[in-house]
Amino acid sequence: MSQTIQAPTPNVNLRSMPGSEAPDVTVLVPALNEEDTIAEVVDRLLALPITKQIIVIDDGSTDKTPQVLEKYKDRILVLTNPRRSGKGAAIVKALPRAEGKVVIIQDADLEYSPEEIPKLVEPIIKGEAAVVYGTRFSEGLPKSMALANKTVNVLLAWTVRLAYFQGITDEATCYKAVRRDLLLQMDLQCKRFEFCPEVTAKAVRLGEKIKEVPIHYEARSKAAGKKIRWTDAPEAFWTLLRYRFWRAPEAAKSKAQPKLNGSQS
Ligand SMILES: Nc1nc2c(ncn2[C@@H]2O[C@H](COP(=O)(O)OP(=O)(O)OP(=O)(O)O)[C@@H](O)[C@H]2O)c(=O)[nH]1
Ligand SMILES: [Mg+2]
Repeated sequence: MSQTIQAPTPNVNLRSMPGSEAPDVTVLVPALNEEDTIAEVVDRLLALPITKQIIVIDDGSTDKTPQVLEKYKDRILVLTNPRRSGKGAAIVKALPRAEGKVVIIQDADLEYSPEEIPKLVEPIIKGEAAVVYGTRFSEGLPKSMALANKTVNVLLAWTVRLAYFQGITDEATCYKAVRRDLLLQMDLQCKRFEFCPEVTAKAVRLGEKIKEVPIHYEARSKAAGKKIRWTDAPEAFWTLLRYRFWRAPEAAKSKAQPKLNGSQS
C-alpha cells in the first residue's frame, strides 16, 4: 500500500471522446465508502500504460467517496446508485457501459495493486486465454489474510477443482479478467459477493479454461473497511454447486464469439 504513485496520464482512449478507438481494457471499480483509498486507486489506474476505460460504481456511499470522485469525472465514468445494491449488482449495472475488449475488476481498497493489471489482461488481448485470474496463493497463503478467510479461500479452490475439474488455486480473487463478450454472454444474476463464484462457474460451463497469474495481495481488516462477512461464504459455495449441478441456461449456448485477435472490435 505504500507504493509510489506515478503521475496520472490522460486517459486518451476513453471511448467517450468522439472518434477514439475502443480501449483494450475496461476496469470496473465497485466502491462503497472508500474515501481513504479511492483517489489513490483511480490515480494508479489512470497511470497504467494501457488503453483503458475506468468505470467506478459508487453505491450510495455515505462518506466522502462521491466528493472525491467528482474531480475525476472528466477522465473516468462514475455511475451512482442511490442506495447500496451489492458489489455484484454494481458490476452488472456497469457492464453495458463497458467498451474494453477485456473487463477486469479492481476493488477500491488497495488490497490489490493496479500495476498488476497489464500482466493479467495481456493473455486475453493476445488471444491466448479468455479468462485470467490473479492468484494470491502462488507462494503459499498471504500472512496478512485472516485465518477464516484463508480457510474459506482454500475450500473454495478445492470445490472448483473437485466439481469443475479446474486446477485453480484462488477462486475468490478480485482480479478476474474476462473477455467482454464472454462476460456478457454469462447473463450474470449476482447481487453481492457471489459475483466471483458465478463468473467461475459460468466460465467453465461455457468451456473456458481459467488461466492464473501470480499477484501480490495486502489484506485489510474489517476495521479498515472490509465489507465481506463470513455469511457470504455459504452463498459462494452454494453458487458454485448450483451452477454445477443445476443447468445454467447461458452455459448451453455455444461458444459462438470469436477470439479477440479475430474480428472482435
Ligand atoms: N458498489 C458497491 N461496492 C461494494 C459493495 N460492497 C462492497 N463493495 C466494494 O467491493 C470491493 C470489495 O469489498 P471488500 O469489503 O474489500 O471485500 P473483499 O473481501 O475484498 O471482497 P472480494 O474482492 O469480492 O473478495 C470494495 O471496493 C468495496 O468498496 C456494494 O454494496 N456496492
Ligand atoms: Mg477488498
